[in-house]
Amino acid sequence: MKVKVRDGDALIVVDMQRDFMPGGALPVPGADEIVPRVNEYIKLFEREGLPVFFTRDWHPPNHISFKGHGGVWPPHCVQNTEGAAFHPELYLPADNKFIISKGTSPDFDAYSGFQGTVLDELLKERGVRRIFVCGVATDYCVKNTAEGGLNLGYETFVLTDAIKGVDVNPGDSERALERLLEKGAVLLERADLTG
Ligand code: VGL
Ligand code: ZN
Repeated sequence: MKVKVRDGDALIVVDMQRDFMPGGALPVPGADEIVPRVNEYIKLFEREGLPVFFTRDWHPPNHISFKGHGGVWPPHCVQNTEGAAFHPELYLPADNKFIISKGTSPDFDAYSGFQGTVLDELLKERGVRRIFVCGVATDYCVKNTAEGGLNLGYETFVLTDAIKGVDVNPGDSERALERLLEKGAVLLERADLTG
């Protein structure tokens, strides 16, 4: 399938943070391998003058999702720590980029970039109708962000060569993509997309 990006499109880069990379607090296997491809997408959108939204997990130290505070995850992406920083090679455009922090309150978790954030408002203000989603983790924040977009009426594309999953249970990522397909998402890879 060929898709040409155009006005009204936005790229959403989900949680490309150190703690989700191999060696981090909550590593997603192979997450660092997608950085070059994610950067290609970012540069394509930048070249076309289209906005790029970067979500980040941005938790307080006593976050509800952490073991010992009621959750299942090791502490990760604690606000203002090294682990919460973006991957050092992630390309951040100088202009037309937005950073969306989520899971910022102790007692509220958010797997979707739309949950408890102004992402929807920012997209609507810019006339965005189609979103292209990449990043980590396929079976958590990518899935929920894409699903959130579909629920809000965005035409939603998932960039399958620029996502990686955790697969706590084998097959979780595959099932996440099946679910997104059922809900109307379109799966694309680099060769499908032109400027
Ligand atoms: C995520 C688990 C916990 C994610 C965030 O970014 O997919 N997963 N917090
Ligand atoms: Zn988290």
